[in-house]
Amino acid sequence: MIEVVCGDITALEVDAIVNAANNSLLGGGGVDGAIHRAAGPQLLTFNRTLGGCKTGKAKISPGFRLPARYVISTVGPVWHGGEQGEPELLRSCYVNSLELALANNVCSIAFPGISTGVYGYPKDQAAVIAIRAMQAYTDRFKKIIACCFSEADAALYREVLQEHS
Ligand code: AR6
Repeated sequence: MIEVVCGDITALEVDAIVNAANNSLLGGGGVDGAIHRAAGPQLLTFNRTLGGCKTGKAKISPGFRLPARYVISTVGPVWHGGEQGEPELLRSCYVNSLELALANNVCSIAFPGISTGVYGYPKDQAAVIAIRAMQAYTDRFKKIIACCFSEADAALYREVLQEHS
């Protein structure tokens, strides 16, 4: 089941939340900053042992003070106009996060709109990629949440879900 929710991903009681991180995995602004603040300083200490993360790949950490058991960090592509492999890299973020979740017995997972903030990916195009990737995994999870940070983003996701169901 794919559920669209509007709110702060750090508050969600799911097995894993996904972080839209950067290659260092050492924190930043946006959802990354919010996750590090809510998880506490142990997340940074832990992530220092991970050796960073390539764009399109994913790494897993404990959730520390979060309600979620795990943080799965993935690094989305920076939008450069769409001709530099951005769609495939963005798809890889979702697929690699979902595969890593399955390998860790995660049954419920929540995603933010990877790359749709500072990294500048057009939200409508990103939503189609996100929903399609999630749909390929619905039978292997109890719940996949698309966590939107505004009602406008949630409306967009619901529209895409209807068009692609
Ligand atoms: N809960 C859910 N969604 C959120 C939250 C939140 N608490 N806060 C922001 N969003 P961004 P990116 C949404 O910029 O584009 C960081 O500095 C936000 O509205 O966080 O992948 C990293 O360290 C947007 O739709 O991530 C990287 O350097 C979405 O999350 C860089 O930003 C993603 O926006 C990554 O950029």
